Amino acid sequence: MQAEPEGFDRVLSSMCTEPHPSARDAAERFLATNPGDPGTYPTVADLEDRAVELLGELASLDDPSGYVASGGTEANIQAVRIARERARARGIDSPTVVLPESAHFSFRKAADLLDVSLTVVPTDAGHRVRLDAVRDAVDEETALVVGVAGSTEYGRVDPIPALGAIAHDYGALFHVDAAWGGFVLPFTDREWHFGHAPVDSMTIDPHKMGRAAIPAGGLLVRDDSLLDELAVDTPYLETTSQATLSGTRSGAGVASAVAAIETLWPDGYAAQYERSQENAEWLAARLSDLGYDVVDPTLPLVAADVPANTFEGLRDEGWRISRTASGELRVVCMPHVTRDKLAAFVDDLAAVGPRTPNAVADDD
Ligand code: 0PR
Repeated sequence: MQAEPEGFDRVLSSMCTEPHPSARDAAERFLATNPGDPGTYPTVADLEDRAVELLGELASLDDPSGYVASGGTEANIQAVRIARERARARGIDSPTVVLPESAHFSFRKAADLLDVSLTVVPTDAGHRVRLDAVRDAVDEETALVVGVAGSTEYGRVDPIPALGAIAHDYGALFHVDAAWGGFVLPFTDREWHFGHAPVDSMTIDPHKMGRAAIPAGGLLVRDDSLLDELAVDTPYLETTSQATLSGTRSGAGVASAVAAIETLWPDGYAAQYERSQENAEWLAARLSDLGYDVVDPTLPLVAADVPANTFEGLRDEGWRISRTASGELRVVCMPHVTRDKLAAFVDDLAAVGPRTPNAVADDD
């Protein structure tokens, strides 16, 4: 095979990044292990326990249970599955999931697979879920309320404690999707953390800001018994049950998650967050100087209203960029996105599209 993977040089759209060297090394060493069979591969199974413990520390959740999933999609699907099972046990025949319109499309897959219906709630001008709309949407059939902590399109954080309170008022579970945000939130200035908020389950992915190798998603649950909702018997394995969605799984993801977190938590991640956030704020200011409407980066993700022809011009220059559902340019300031790269990007933007500000040319 002659193919070489793309480098990260001009990638501004990805929520994944170059794995940390320690993660790369661990992934390679554990490539042929399977944490899905702990009786045969006990070392990687122990590493998975360690990964869950470390993810709990990051999320300020005491003594969580969970596992290293294939990614945020699997973790979100499993959270919905847990809630559906709990709802059924309460006699709810047609369980619903109340979630913000900013939630990732993986919840649509979950709804499809699990035969639950989604009640999608609008966000406010700040791209955070509207609490009044959540209150209106929840009812006796609600199995789960979802909050997003670091949304895919705008990097925004929903009012987590208030959402948890609404969910619990109705006897529903509360899930936080911090797939991308989970590794930056500990360093931001917030009056809450997950240890204070009534979070039942959480998605937090080492293969995004955590700098582990793909595949390494994270599912955490506050209470061990929630995982029992997922467990199926495994008669011919040495262990008696399995809670994961995948059977055979990559030990590479598990080992690299532990290696990256042990290397970078907390100081390395703190420094990485500071750099990424400063870069995001710098980029937002430059885009604003050029006359574009910018969605302020509360986490290291910048969205700006850039005309379609400018966007295409930048892609022609080789920049790998993406758009929000409403068409804004979206730049994710991952660790590989350095200030020099952003400066080169801004130079290209100034050259490609200075004459077509904002919505005027949107329909071009
Ligand atoms: N939850 C949130 C908040 C996410 O942003 C994502 C993925 C998921 C869940 C699902 O995670 P997995 O993709 O690990 O299953 N967000 C990015 C997206 O869909 C993922 C991504 C990553 C996209 C790398 C592009 C890329 O190059 O946009």
